[in-house]
Amino acid sequence: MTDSDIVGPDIVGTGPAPDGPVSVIDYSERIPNNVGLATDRKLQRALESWQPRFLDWWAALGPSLPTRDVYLRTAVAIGRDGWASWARVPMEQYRWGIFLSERGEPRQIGFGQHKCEPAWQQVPGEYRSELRRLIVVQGDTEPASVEQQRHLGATAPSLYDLRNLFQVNVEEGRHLWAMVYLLHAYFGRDGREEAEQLLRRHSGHPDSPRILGAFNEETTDWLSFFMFTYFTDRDGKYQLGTLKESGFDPLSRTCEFMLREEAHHMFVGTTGVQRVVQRTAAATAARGDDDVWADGAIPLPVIQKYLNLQYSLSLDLFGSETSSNAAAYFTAGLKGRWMETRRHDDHVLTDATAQVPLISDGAVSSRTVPALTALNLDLRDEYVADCERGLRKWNAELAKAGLQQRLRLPHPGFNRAVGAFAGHHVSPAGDVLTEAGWRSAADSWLPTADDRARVAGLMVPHYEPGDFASWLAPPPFGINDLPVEYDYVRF
Ligand code: BYC
Repeated sequence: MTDSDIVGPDIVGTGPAPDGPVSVIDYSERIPNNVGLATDRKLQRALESWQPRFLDWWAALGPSLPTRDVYLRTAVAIGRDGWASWARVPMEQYRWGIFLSERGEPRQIGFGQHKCEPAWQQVPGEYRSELRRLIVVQGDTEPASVEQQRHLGATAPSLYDLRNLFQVNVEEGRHLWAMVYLLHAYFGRDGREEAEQLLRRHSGHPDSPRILGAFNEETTDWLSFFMFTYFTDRDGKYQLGTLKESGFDPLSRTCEFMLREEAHHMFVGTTGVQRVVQRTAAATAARGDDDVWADGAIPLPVIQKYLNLQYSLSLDLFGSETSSNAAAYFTAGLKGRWMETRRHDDHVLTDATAQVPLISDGAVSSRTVPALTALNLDLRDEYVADCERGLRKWNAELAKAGLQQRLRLPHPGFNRAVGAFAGHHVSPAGDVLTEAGWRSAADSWLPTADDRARVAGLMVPHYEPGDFASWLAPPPFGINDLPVEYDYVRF
Protein backbone atom coordinates (compact mmCIF):
# COMPACT_ATOMS: atom_id res chain seq x y z
CA MET A 1 0.00 0.00 0.00
CA THR A 2 1.39 3.42 -0.89
CA ASP A 3 1.10 6.72 0.83
CA SER A 4 -1.40 7.97 -1.74
CA ASP A 5 -3.74 5.07 -0.97
CA ILE A 6 -4.21 6.17 2.61
CA VAL A 7 -3.99 9.83 3.31
CA GLY A 8 -4.57 12.01 6.33
CA PRO A 9 -7.83 12.04 8.22
CA ASP A 10 -9.52 9.53 5.89
CA ILE A 11 -7.93 6.73 7.86
CA VAL A 12 -10.60 5.99 10.37
CA GLY A 13 -10.76 2.49 11.72
CA THR A 14 -14.02 0.64 11.95
CA GLY A 15 -14.21 -0.33 15.60
CA PRO A 16 -17.04 -2.56 16.78
CA ALA A 17 -20.34 -0.73 17.27
CA PRO A 18 -20.85 0.61 20.79
CA ASP A 19 -23.01 -1.68 22.92
CA GLY A 20 -23.05 0.45 26.05
CA PRO A 21 -24.16 3.99 26.83
CA VAL A 22 -22.36 6.48 24.64
CA SER A 23 -21.61 10.10 25.30
CA VAL A 24 -19.80 11.79 22.48
CA ILE A 25 -16.91 14.03 23.34
CA ASP A 26 -17.07 17.60 22.18
CA TYR A 27 -13.85 18.20 20.29
CA SER A 28 -14.72 21.84 19.64
CA GLU A 29 -13.80 22.51 23.26
CA ARG A 30 -10.22 23.36 24.20
CA ILE A 31 -10.12 20.37 26.53
CA PRO A 32 -12.16 17.48 25.09
CA ASN A 33 -14.20 15.94 27.89
CA ASN A 34 -17.35 14.11 28.86
CA VAL A 35 -17.55 15.68 32.30
CA GLY A 36 -19.51 18.80 31.36
CA LEU A 37 -16.51 21.07 31.76
CA ALA A 38 -18.28 23.92 29.93
CA THR A 39 -20.85 24.07 32.72
CA ASP A 40 -18.22 24.68 35.40
CA ARG A 41 -16.40 27.85 34.38
CA LYS A 42 -14.11 27.93 37.41
CA LEU A 43 -12.87 24.39 36.90
CA GLN A 44 -12.59 24.95 33.16
CA ARG A 45 -10.44 28.04 33.70
CA ALA A 46 -8.22 26.21 36.20
CA LEU A 47 -7.65 23.32 33.79
CA GLU A 48 -7.16 25.68 30.87
CA SER A 49 -4.42 27.40 32.81
CA TRP A 50 -2.77 24.04 33.55
CA GLN A 51 -2.97 23.00 29.89
CA PRO A 52 -0.12 25.24 28.55
CA ARG A 53 2.13 24.01 31.37
CA PHE A 54 1.34 20.43 30.39
CA LEU A 55 2.19 21.27 26.76
CA ASP A 56 5.45 22.91 27.85
CA TRP A 57 6.28 19.79 29.85
CA TRP A 58 5.46 17.59 26.83
CA ALA A 59 7.70 19.72 24.60
CA ALA A 60 10.56 19.63 27.11
CA LEU A 61 10.34 16.07 28.44
CA GLY A 62 8.05 14.19 26.06
CA PRO A 63 9.33 12.26 23.01
CA SER A 64 12.53 13.87 21.76
CA LEU A 65 12.41 12.57 18.17
CA PRO A 66 10.94 15.20 15.84
CA THR A 67 8.15 13.79 13.66
CA ARG A 68 5.59 15.17 11.23
CA ASP A 69 2.68 12.96 12.23
CA VAL A 70 1.90 9.64 13.87
CA TYR A 71 -0.95 7.20 13.31
CA LEU A 72 -2.63 7.44 16.71
CA ARG A 73 -5.74 6.34 18.50
CA THR A 74 -7.71 9.05 20.28
CA ALA A 75 -10.63 8.54 22.63
CA VAL A 76 -13.81 9.94 21.07
CA ALA A 77 -16.69 8.37 22.95
CA ILE A 78 -17.37 6.40 26.07
CA GLY A 79 -19.00 3.09 25.36
CA ARG A 80 -18.03 -0.46 26.02
CA ASP A 81 -16.65 -0.61 22.46
CA GLY A 82 -16.11 1.78 19.62
CA TRP A 83 -14.59 4.45 21.81
CA ALA A 84 -11.60 5.56 19.77
CA SER A 85 -10.82 6.99 16.35
CA TRP A 86 -7.57 6.58 14.47
CA ALA A 87 -5.81 9.18 12.39
CA ARG A 88 -2.46 10.65 11.48
CA VAL A 89 -1.86 13.37 14.06
CA PRO A 90 1.07 15.74 14.66
CA MET A 91 1.87 14.53 18.17
CA GLU A 92 1.87 17.95 19.82
CA GLN A 93 -1.68 18.41 18.51
CA TYR A 94 -2.94 15.20 20.12
CA ARG A 95 -6.20 15.93 21.95
CA TRP A 96 -5.55 15.00 25.55
CA GLY A 97 -8.91 15.01 27.23
CA ILE A 98 -10.88 14.01 30.30
CA PHE A 99 -13.04 10.96 30.03
CA LEU A 100 -14.91 9.09 32.72
CA SER A 101 -16.78 5.85 32.19
CA GLU A 102 -20.53 6.28 32.23
CA ARG A 103 -22.50 4.72 35.04
CA GLY A 104 -26.12 3.71 34.71
CA GLU A 105 -27.23 2.47 38.13
CA PRO A 106 -26.18 4.39 41.26
CA ARG A 107 -23.19 2.49 42.68
CA GLN A 108 -22.71 1.22 46.20
CA ILE A 109 -19.42 0.94 48.03
CA GLY A 110 -18.42 -2.70 47.82
CA PHE A 111 -16.04 -3.19 50.75
CA GLY A 112 -14.72 -1.86 54.04
CA GLN A 113 -16.61 -0.14 56.82
CA HIS A 114 -18.84 1.80 54.40
CA LYS A 115 -19.89 -1.33 52.50
CA CYS A 116 -23.37 -0.98 50.95
CA GLU A 117 -23.46 2.82 51.45
CA PRO A 118 -23.94 4.88 48.25
CA ALA A 119 -20.65 5.61 46.50
CA TRP A 120 -19.35 9.13 47.22
CA GLN A 121 -19.72 11.77 44.54
CA GLN A 122 -17.63 14.20 46.61
CA VAL A 123 -14.48 13.60 48.64
CA PRO A 124 -15.39 12.48 52.16
CA GLY A 125 -13.71 14.96 54.50
CA GLU A 126 -12.24 12.35 56.84
CA TYR A 127 -10.37 10.62 53.98
CA ARG A 128 -9.32 13.67 52.04
CA SER A 129 -5.57 13.39 52.52
CA GLU A 130 -5.43 9.60 51.93
CA LEU A 131 -7.45 9.93 48.75
CA ARG A 132 -5.34 12.81 47.52
CA ARG A 133 -2.20 10.80 48.25
CA LEU A 134 -3.45 7.82 46.21
CA ILE A 135 -4.36 10.06 43.27
CA VAL A 136 -1.03 11.89 43.44
CA VAL A 137 0.99 8.63 43.52
CA GLN A 138 -0.99 7.28 40.58
CA GLY A 139 -0.68 10.59 38.70
CA ASP A 140 3.05 10.81 39.34
CA THR A 141 3.80 7.56 37.52
CA GLU A 142 2.15 8.64 34.27
CA PRO A 143 4.42 11.55 33.21
CA ALA A 144 7.35 9.69 34.80
CA SER A 145 7.09 6.89 32.24
CA VAL A 146 6.97 9.39 29.37
CA GLU A 147 10.14 11.00 30.72
CA GLN A 148 11.82 7.62 31.06
CA GLN A 149 11.03 6.73 27.46
CA ARG A 150 11.82 10.13 26.00
CA HIS A 151 14.80 9.17 23.85
CA LEU A 152 13.72 5.73 22.67
CA GLY A 153 12.42 7.09 19.37
CA ALA A 154 16.02 7.65 18.26
CA THR A 155 16.62 3.88 18.17
CA ALA A 156 13.21 2.50 17.16
CA PRO A 157 13.40 -0.98 15.63
CA SER A 158 10.62 -0.12 13.12
CA LEU A 159 7.94 2.48 12.36
CA TYR A 160 5.38 0.05 13.76
CA ASP A 161 7.18 -0.06 17.11
CA LEU A 162 7.85 3.68 17.06
CA ARG A 163 4.13 4.32 16.65
CA ASN A 164 3.34 1.97 19.52
CA LEU A 165 5.83 3.80 21.75
CA PHE A 166 4.19 7.13 20.90
CA GLN A 167 0.71 5.69 21.45
CA VAL A 168 1.73 4.56 24.91
CA ASN A 169 3.31 7.98 25.58
CA VAL A 170 0.29 10.06 24.56
CA GLU A 171 -2.00 7.83 26.59
CA GLU A 172 0.20 8.11 29.67
CA GLY A 173 -0.08 11.86 29.11
CA ARG A 174 -3.85 11.48 29.06
CA HIS A 175 -3.73 9.45 32.26
CA LEU A 176 -1.93 12.36 33.84
CA TRP A 177 -4.83 14.56 32.70
CA ALA A 178 -7.23 12.08 34.29
CA MET A 179 -5.59 12.46 37.71
CA VAL A 180 -5.13 16.22 37.33
CA TYR A 181 -8.84 16.56 36.60
CA LEU A 182 -9.64 14.78 39.89
CA LEU A 183 -7.19 16.99 41.79
CA HIS A 184 -8.59 20.20 40.29
CA ALA A 185 -12.24 19.22 40.47
CA TYR A 186 -12.33 17.76 43.97
CA PHE A 187 -9.38 19.03 46.03
CA GLY A 188 -9.44 22.81 45.65
CA ARG A 189 -6.27 24.80 46.19
CA ASP A 190 -4.07 21.95 47.43
CA GLY A 191 -5.27 19.79 44.51
CA ARG A 192 -4.12 22.51 42.11
CA GLU A 193 -0.79 22.71 43.91
CA GLU A 194 -0.36 18.90 43.62
CA ALA A 195 -1.16 19.16 39.90
CA GLU A 196 1.69 21.66 39.54
CA GLN A 197 4.04 19.35 41.41
CA LEU A 198 3.20 16.51 39.03
CA LEU A 199 4.93 18.53 36.31
CA ARG A 200 7.79 19.65 38.58
CA ARG A 201 9.05 16.26 39.80
CA HIS A 202 11.07 14.53 37.10
CA SER A 203 12.17 10.95 36.63
CA GLY A 204 15.64 10.45 38.08
CA HIS A 205 15.99 14.10 39.16
CA PRO A 206 18.46 14.30 42.08
CA ASP A 207 16.40 16.90 44.00
CA SER A 208 12.82 16.24 42.91
CA PRO A 209 12.53 12.65 41.73
CA ARG A 210 9.32 10.78 40.95
CA ILE A 211 7.65 9.23 43.99
CA LEU A 212 8.03 5.48 43.31
CA GLY A 213 11.39 3.81 42.81
CA ALA A 214 10.90 2.11 39.41
CA PHE A 215 9.93 5.43 37.84
CA ASN A 216 13.35 6.89 38.47
CA GLU A 217 15.18 4.19 36.53
CA GLU A 218 16.24 4.97 32.99
CA THR A 219 14.60 3.06 30.15
CA THR A 220 17.82 2.75 28.22
CA ASP A 221 16.86 0.56 25.29
CA TRP A 222 13.93 -1.17 23.62
CA LEU A 223 14.37 -4.47 25.42
CA SER A 224 13.95 -2.50 28.67
CA PHE A 225 10.95 -0.72 27.15
CA PHE A 226 9.21 -3.98 26.27
CA MET A 227 9.99 -5.37 29.74
CA PHE A 228 8.70 -2.12 31.25
CA THR A 229 5.43 -2.24 29.33
CA TYR A 230 5.04 -5.91 30.24
CA PHE A 231 5.93 -5.76 33.94
CA THR A 232 5.57 -2.15 35.07
CA ASP A 233 2.53 -1.17 33.03
CA ARG A 234 0.99 -4.36 34.38
CA ASP A 235 1.44 -3.00 37.91
CA GLY A 236 -0.50 -0.02 36.57
CA LYS A 237 -3.25 -2.33 35.37
CA TYR A 238 -3.53 -3.94 38.79
CA GLN A 239 -3.34 -0.70 40.78
CA LEU A 240 -5.97 0.89 38.52
CA GLY A 241 -8.08 -2.24 39.00
CA THR A 242 -8.08 -1.65 42.77
CA LEU A 243 -8.80 2.07 42.39
CA LYS A 244 -11.67 1.20 40.05
CA GLU A 245 -13.30 -0.42 43.08
CA SER A 246 -13.01 2.83 45.05
CA GLY A 247 -15.97 4.21 46.96
CA PHE A 248 -15.05 7.64 45.51
CA ASP A 249 -17.06 7.33 42.33
CA PRO A 250 -15.20 9.84 40.11
CA LEU A 251 -11.93 7.98 40.80
CA SER A 252 -13.58 4.66 40.06
CA ARG A 253 -15.02 5.85 36.76
CA THR A 254 -11.77 7.51 35.73
CA CYS A 255 -9.77 4.33 36.37
CA GLU A 256 -12.28 2.18 34.57
CA PHE A 257 -11.74 4.18 31.40
CA MET A 258 -7.96 4.26 31.86
CA LEU A 259 -7.92 0.46 32.05
CA ARG A 260 -9.40 0.31 28.59
CA GLU A 261 -6.44 2.25 27.17
CA GLU A 262 -4.04 0.22 29.31
CA ALA A 263 -4.89 -2.97 27.38
CA HIS A 264 -2.87 -1.71 24.43
CA HIS A 265 0.14 -1.10 26.68
CA MET A 266 -0.07 -4.72 27.87
CA PHE A 267 -0.20 -5.77 24.22
CA VAL A 268 2.95 -3.76 23.40
CA GLY A 269 4.86 -5.46 26.24
CA THR A 270 3.63 -9.00 25.71
CA THR A 271 4.10 -9.04 21.95
CA GLY A 272 7.28 -6.95 22.10
CA VAL A 273 9.11 -9.44 24.31
CA GLN A 274 7.54 -12.32 22.38
CA ARG A 275 8.95 -11.00 19.10
CA VAL A 276 12.41 -10.61 20.66
CA VAL A 277 12.24 -14.17 22.02
CA GLN A 278 11.02 -15.47 18.67
CA ARG A 279 14.06 -14.02 16.90
CA THR A 280 16.43 -15.22 19.63
CA ALA A 281 14.91 -18.69 19.58
CA ALA A 282 15.38 -19.01 15.81
CA ALA A 283 19.01 -17.80 16.00
CA THR A 284 19.79 -20.02 19.01
CA ALA A 285 18.31 -23.09 17.34
CA ALA A 286 20.22 -22.39 14.11
CA ARG A 287 23.57 -21.98 15.92
CA GLY A 288 23.12 -24.62 18.56
CA ASP A 289 24.26 -22.25 21.34
CA ASP A 290 23.28 -19.01 23.08
CA ASP A 291 25.91 -16.76 21.58
CA VAL A 292 23.65 -15.09 19.03
CA TRP A 293 25.12 -11.56 19.20
CA ALA A 294 26.87 -12.12 15.87
CA ASP A 295 23.50 -12.94 14.31
CA GLY A 296 22.16 -9.59 15.45
CA ALA A 297 19.95 -11.20 18.10
CA ILE A 298 19.91 -10.94 21.91
CA PRO A 299 21.09 -14.05 23.82
CA LEU A 300 18.42 -15.67 25.92
CA PRO A 301 20.43 -15.34 29.18
CA VAL A 302 20.53 -11.56 28.61
CA ILE A 303 16.77 -11.47 28.03
CA GLN A 304 16.38 -13.37 31.31
CA LYS A 305 18.53 -10.79 33.12
CA TYR A 306 16.45 -7.89 31.79
CA LEU A 307 13.35 -9.78 32.86
CA ASN A 308 14.77 -10.35 36.36
CA LEU A 309 15.50 -6.67 36.75
CA GLN A 310 12.21 -5.23 35.53
CA TYR A 311 10.16 -7.82 37.40
CA SER A 312 11.89 -7.15 40.71
CA LEU A 313 11.61 -3.37 40.26
CA SER A 314 7.93 -3.80 39.50
CA LEU A 315 7.31 -5.97 42.58
CA ASP A 316 8.63 -3.08 44.67
CA LEU A 317 5.76 -0.97 43.32
CA PHE A 318 3.28 -2.97 45.36
CA GLY A 319 4.72 -1.61 48.61
CA SER A 320 5.40 -3.73 51.70
CA GLU A 321 3.72 -7.10 52.12
CA THR A 322 2.36 -5.85 55.42
CA SER A 323 1.08 -2.32 55.24
CA SER A 324 -1.13 -0.39 57.62
CA ASN A 325 -1.66 2.11 54.77
CA ALA A 326 -3.19 -0.65 52.64
CA ALA A 327 -5.41 -1.75 55.55
CA ALA A 328 -6.56 1.83 56.13
CA TYR A 329 -7.31 2.42 52.43
CA PHE A 330 -9.40 -0.75 52.29
CA THR A 331 -11.31 -0.18 55.51
CA ALA A 332 -12.08 3.39 54.46
CA GLY A 333 -13.44 2.16 51.11
CA LEU A 334 -10.81 4.04 49.08
CA LYS A 335 -8.88 1.19 47.44
CA GLY A 336 -10.33 -2.31 47.05
CA ARG A 337 -8.90 -5.61 45.95
CA TRP A 338 -8.48 -6.85 42.40
CA MET A 339 -11.92 -8.09 41.27
CA GLU A 340 -13.41 -7.16 44.63
CA THR A 341 -16.96 -7.93 43.60
CA ARG A 342 -16.06 -11.46 42.53
CA ARG A 343 -14.50 -12.37 45.89
CA HIS A 344 -16.47 -14.77 48.04
CA ASP A 345 -15.88 -13.30 51.48
CA ASP A 346 -17.37 -10.59 53.67
CA HIS A 347 -15.45 -7.73 51.91
CA VAL A 348 -14.64 -6.33 55.35
CA LEU A 349 -11.89 -8.77 56.39
CA THR A 350 -11.77 -7.84 60.07
CA ASP A 351 -11.49 -11.50 61.12
CA ALA A 352 -9.47 -12.89 58.23
CA THR A 353 -5.76 -13.73 58.33
CA ALA A 354 -3.12 -14.20 55.64
CA GLN A 355 0.42 -15.52 55.31
CA VAL A 356 3.21 -13.08 54.48
CA PRO A 357 6.83 -13.94 53.74
CA LEU A 358 9.57 -13.45 56.28
CA ILE A 359 13.28 -14.14 56.27
CA SER A 360 14.45 -15.83 59.43
CA ASP A 361 17.47 -18.01 60.21
CA GLY A 362 18.79 -17.58 56.69
CA ALA A 363 15.71 -18.95 54.93
CA VAL A 364 12.40 -17.71 53.54
CA SER A 365 9.49 -18.64 55.76
CA SER A 366 6.14 -17.05 56.50
CA ARG A 367 4.09 -15.64 59.32
CA THR A 368 0.41 -15.06 59.89
CA VAL A 369 -0.94 -11.50 59.95
CA PRO A 370 -4.39 -9.90 59.75
CA ALA A 371 -5.51 -10.14 56.10
CA LEU A 372 -6.27 -6.43 56.12
CA THR A 373 -2.60 -5.60 56.51
CA ALA A 374 -1.57 -8.06 53.77
CA LEU A 375 -3.52 -6.46 50.93
CA ASN A 376 -0.45 -5.26 49.04
CA LEU A 377 0.63 -8.90 48.90
CA ASP A 378 -2.84 -10.01 47.87
CA LEU A 379 -2.62 -7.70 44.86
CA ARG A 380 0.96 -8.69 44.13
CA ASP A 381 -0.04 -12.36 44.07
CA GLU A 382 -2.73 -11.63 41.47
CA TYR A 383 -0.14 -9.73 39.46
CA VAL A 384 2.42 -12.52 39.63
CA ALA A 385 -0.14 -15.05 38.36
CA ASP A 386 -0.85 -12.70 35.42
CA CYS A 387 2.88 -12.28 34.70
CA GLU A 388 3.20 -16.08 34.50
CA ARG A 389 0.63 -16.15 31.71
CA GLY A 390 2.81 -14.01 29.43
CA LEU A 391 5.82 -16.13 30.21
CA ARG A 392 3.97 -19.16 28.95
CA LYS A 393 3.54 -17.42 25.59
CA TRP A 394 7.22 -16.53 25.40
CA ASN A 395 8.25 -20.03 26.39
CA ALA A 396 5.99 -21.44 23.69
CA GLU A 397 8.27 -19.63 21.19
CA LEU A 398 11.27 -21.43 22.66
CA ALA A 399 9.48 -24.78 22.54
CA LYS A 400 8.39 -24.13 18.95
CA ALA A 401 12.05 -23.64 17.97
CA GLY A 402 12.88 -27.00 19.61
CA LEU A 403 14.82 -25.44 22.50
CA GLN A 404 14.94 -26.80 26.05
CA GLN A 405 15.70 -23.43 27.71
CA ARG A 406 12.85 -21.55 29.36
CA LEU A 407 12.37 -18.05 30.77
CA ARG A 408 11.38 -17.93 34.44
CA LEU A 409 10.11 -15.38 36.91
CA PRO A 410 12.65 -15.07 39.72
CA HIS A 411 11.61 -15.63 43.33
CA PRO A 412 9.69 -12.61 44.71
CA GLY A 413 12.54 -12.02 47.16
CA PHE A 414 15.08 -11.52 44.38
CA ASN A 415 16.67 -8.04 44.15
CA ARG A 416 14.07 -6.31 46.30
CA ALA A 417 14.32 -2.86 47.86
CA VAL A 418 10.86 -2.66 49.46
CA GLY A 419 9.18 -4.97 51.99
CA ALA A 420 10.13 -8.19 53.77
CA PHE A 421 13.03 -9.01 51.44
CA ALA A 422 14.64 -5.57 51.43
CA GLY A 423 18.13 -5.69 52.91
CA HIS A 424 18.46 -9.42 52.19
CA HIS A 425 20.07 -11.20 49.28
CA VAL A 426 17.83 -13.78 47.67
CA SER A 427 18.75 -15.74 44.54
CA PRO A 428 16.29 -16.19 41.64
CA ALA A 429 15.69 -19.72 43.00
CA GLY A 430 14.74 -18.33 46.44
CA ASP A 431 17.90 -19.13 48.41
CA VAL A 432 19.00 -16.59 50.98
CA LEU A 433 22.62 -15.65 50.28
CA THR A 434 25.42 -13.90 52.10
CA GLU A 435 26.58 -10.56 50.73
CA ALA A 436 29.65 -12.28 49.25
CA GLY A 437 27.52 -15.03 47.71
CA TRP A 438 25.27 -12.40 46.12
CA ARG A 439 28.22 -10.37 44.81
CA SER A 440 29.82 -13.35 43.15
CA ALA A 441 26.64 -14.29 41.27
CA ALA A 442 24.80 -11.01 40.69
CA ASP A 443 26.35 -10.48 37.25
CA SER A 444 24.78 -13.69 36.03
CA TRP A 445 21.34 -12.56 37.20
CA LEU A 446 21.15 -8.85 36.42
CA PRO A 447 22.22 -6.94 33.30
CA THR A 448 25.89 -5.94 33.48
CA ALA A 449 27.37 -2.83 31.91
CA ASP A 450 28.68 -5.10 29.16
CA ASP A 451 25.24 -6.64 28.51
CA ARG A 452 23.73 -3.18 28.30
CA ALA A 453 26.45 -1.97 25.96
CA ARG A 454 25.93 -4.95 23.65
CA VAL A 455 22.17 -4.49 23.65
CA ALA A 456 22.70 -0.79 22.99
CA GLY A 457 24.93 -1.76 20.07
CA LEU A 458 21.92 -3.40 18.41
CA MET A 459 19.71 -0.34 18.92
CA VAL A 460 19.96 1.37 15.57
CA PRO A 461 16.91 3.08 14.09
CA HIS A 462 14.84 1.48 11.35
CA TYR A 463 12.63 4.16 9.86
CA GLU A 464 11.81 2.62 6.46
CA PRO A 465 8.24 1.29 6.25
CA GLY A 466 8.27 -2.50 6.64
CA ASP A 467 11.90 -2.56 7.80
CA PHE A 468 12.60 -4.26 11.14
CA ALA A 469 15.72 -4.50 13.30
CA SER A 470 17.51 -7.83 13.33
CA TRP A 471 16.88 -8.48 17.02
CA LEU A 472 13.12 -8.89 16.85
CA ALA A 473 10.61 -10.59 14.56
CA PRO A 474 8.07 -8.45 12.68
CA PRO A 475 4.56 -8.62 14.15
CA PRO A 476 2.01 -10.87 12.42
CA PHE A 477 -0.48 -7.98 11.99
CA GLY A 478 -0.35 -4.21 11.69
CA ILE A 479 -2.27 -1.72 13.81
CA ASN A 480 -6.02 -1.41 13.30
CA ASP A 481 -6.01 -3.72 10.26
CA LEU A 482 -3.35 -1.70 8.44
CA PRO A 483 -0.45 -3.59 6.90
CA VAL A 484 2.69 -4.19 8.95
CA GLU A 485 4.65 -2.16 6.37
CA TYR A 486 2.40 0.90 6.63
CA ASP A 487 4.26 4.16 7.36
CA TYR A 488 2.86 4.65 10.85
CA VAL A 489 5.15 7.60 11.53
CA ARG A 490 6.13 10.31 9.06
CA PHE A 491 9.05 12.69 9.40
N1 BYC B 1 9.16 3.38 45.91
O1 BYC B 1 3.01 0.96 53.54
P1 BYC B 1 3.88 0.83 52.33
C1 BYC B 1 1.28 2.83 36.77
C2 BYC B 1 6.41 4.18 50.20
S1 BYC B 1 2.02 2.02 38.07
C3 BYC B 1 9.18 4.42 46.78
O2 BYC B 1 4.37 -0.49 51.99
P2 BYC B 1 1.68 1.47 50.71
C4 BYC B 1 2.05 3.01 35.52
C5 BYC B 1 4.92 4.39 50.34
O3 BYC B 1 4.44 5.39 49.42
C6 BYC B 1 0.83 2.07 39.38
N2 BYC B 1 8.41 4.50 47.88
O4 BYC B 1 3.18 1.49 51.11
C7 BYC B 1 2.86 2.02 35.06
C8 BYC B 1 4.78 4.80 51.75
O5 BYC B 1 5.11 6.15 51.90
P3 BYC B 1 4.19 7.15 52.76
C9 BYC B 1 0.87 3.34 40.21
C10 BYC B 1 7.57 3.48 48.13
O6 BYC B 1 1.20 2.85 50.88
C11 BYC B 1 3.63 2.22 33.91
C12 BYC B 1 5.89 4.02 52.47
O7 BYC B 1 6.82 3.66 51.44
N3 BYC B 1 -0.25 3.42 41.10
O8 BYC B 1 0.16 3.23 36.86
O9 BYC B 1 0.92 0.37 51.30
C13 BYC B 1 3.53 3.39 33.22
C14 BYC B 1 5.37 2.84 53.23
O10 BYC B 1 5.14 1.77 52.36
C15 BYC B 1 7.50 2.36 47.28
C16 BYC B 1 -0.20 3.13 42.41
O11 BYC B 1 0.81 2.82 42.95
C17 BYC B 1 8.33 2.34 46.13
N4 BYC B 1 8.31 1.32 45.26
O12 BYC B 1 1.81 1.04 49.18
C18 BYC B 1 2.70 4.39 33.68
C19 BYC B 1 -1.51 3.21 43.17
N5 BYC B 1 6.58 1.53 47.80
O13 BYC B 1 2.84 7.18 52.06
C20 BYC B 1 1.94 4.20 34.82
C21 BYC B 1 -1.53 4.18 44.29
C22 BYC B 1 6.11 2.08 48.92
O14 BYC B 1 4.15 6.54 54.12
N6 BYC B 1 -0.52 3.90 45.29
N7 BYC B 1 6.70 3.26 49.11
O15 BYC B 1 4.94 8.46 52.65
C23 BYC B 1 -0.68 3.02 46.30
O16 BYC B 1 -1.66 2.32 46.39
C24 BYC B 1 0.40 2.90 47.33
O17 BYC B 1 0.93 4.16 47.56
C25 BYC B 1 1.56 1.92 46.99
C26 BYC B 1 2.44 1.78 48.24
C27 BYC B 1 0.99 0.58 46.54
C28 BYC B 1 2.44 2.47 45.90
